[in-house]
Amino acid sequence: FLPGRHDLGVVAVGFSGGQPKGGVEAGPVAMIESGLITQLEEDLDFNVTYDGEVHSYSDLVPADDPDYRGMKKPKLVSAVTRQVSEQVYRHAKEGKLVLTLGGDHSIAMGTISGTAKAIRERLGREIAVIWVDAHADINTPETSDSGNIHGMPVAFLTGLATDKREDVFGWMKEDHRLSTKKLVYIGLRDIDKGEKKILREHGIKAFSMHDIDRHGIGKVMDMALGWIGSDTPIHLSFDVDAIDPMWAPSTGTPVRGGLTLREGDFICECVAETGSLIALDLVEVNPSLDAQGANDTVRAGCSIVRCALGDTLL
Ligand code: NNH
Ligand code: MN
Ligand code: MN
Ligand code: MN
Repeated sequence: FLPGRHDLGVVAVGFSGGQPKGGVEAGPVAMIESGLITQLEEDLDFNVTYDGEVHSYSDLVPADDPDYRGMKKPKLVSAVTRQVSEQVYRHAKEGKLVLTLGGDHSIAMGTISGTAKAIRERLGREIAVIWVDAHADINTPETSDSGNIHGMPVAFLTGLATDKREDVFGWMKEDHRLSTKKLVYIGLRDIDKGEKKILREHGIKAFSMHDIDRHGIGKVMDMALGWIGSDTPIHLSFDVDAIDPMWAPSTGTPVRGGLTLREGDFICECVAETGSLIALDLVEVNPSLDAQGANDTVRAGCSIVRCALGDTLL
């Protein structure tokens, strides 16, 4: 189902409004300046469509944006993710693989809703999502302690959270959504209490760091891909904080005890091997945090992208 799999659409999202720390909007520039897009064109032979712009969506900043249901910057995050959704949708609808560079993880509300809708229309299929992260990002506005929307995208994408207000994610309709049965987590190690309850009650498939220690990453990937089933379009959403801070310290909420650099790359290689990847997000690279480790973090991010796009497969 991937006739144009050498066509790659790139969207660079310089957005930080889903969480409080500045600097994550500079993640895309850092990765692009280190040569990522050129490598994808020249070494991996992708036919890249990229508008050459790191979008900052400054025209979308609302005049006022009070907290709503405990969410911080609800109107801004809603407007930006809605725009991202359309950008990603346009690439995916044309049969391109879509790479989105973030930005904080709230932007996945845009990327995944965009591919879910495009793949439904183009192939009549439901997508599966592999969410690689230290965190589950499945808080509803009501279960969130922080009010930061980057901790909520999965709740809105699966319809566990909804809102009638068009300007606060009410634009997200059924065809943008993802089934909880088609979602798999890898790398979890910092889950909030309310999130744990949601994961249990909905029987959501999740492989924590504990599972990786117990079975090894090879077995975990077999189980994760087995759950999804072969021949299912896969959207991989990779939060760089899944990688241990030893290799990726420059991120808003580092959590020790994470994936090794090699385990992160391995996850991506396994997804690349399926031939079913339709979209990839690489998010939460914040070069201004732990400036000493910024280079390592950017390199880890770029490596993840290249591995997912098949660079290291023979
Ligand atoms: N679970 C916390 C929250 O909802 C932290 C989320 N932070 C992340 N997620 N970096 O990937 O605020
Ligand atoms: Mn995340
Ligand atoms: Mn995270
Ligand atoms: Mn926590």
